Amino acid sequence: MNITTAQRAFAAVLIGISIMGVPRFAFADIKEYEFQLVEPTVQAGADKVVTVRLVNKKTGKPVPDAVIFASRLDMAPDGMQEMVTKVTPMPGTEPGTYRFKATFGMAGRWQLSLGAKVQGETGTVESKLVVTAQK
Ligand SMILES: [Cu+2]
Repeated sequence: MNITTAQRAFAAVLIGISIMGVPRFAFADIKEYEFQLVEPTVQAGADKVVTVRLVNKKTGKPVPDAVIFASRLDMAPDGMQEMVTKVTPMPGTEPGTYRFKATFGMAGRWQLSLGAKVQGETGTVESKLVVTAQK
């Protein structure tokens, strides 16, 4: 092996290390997080509470202290996207759960649109969950 070949081999090893090293040092993927409904149904009527859990799918653990925003609740799943109801955030009862108060003026399927910023992660968790309001 002459010097040029040795240098080339060494350079190749360095490149290999840097490529392989990238995923190890990168942030966890924001797609590893998801919202889950704690209860899939709610009673139709005024001031009902919907509870969602934000979880890390890899660890299965709830994710506390996320900043939740851009929530919208409408009846798009039943073809009534114009039927929108106000969503009021409420304090969670346990870490990693997030609660919202809303008036479900009609029985049927309601779509809750959520966004979240997770501490230490870039990007946004976005999710649409379907809650069924029952009479
Ligand atoms: Cu409706």
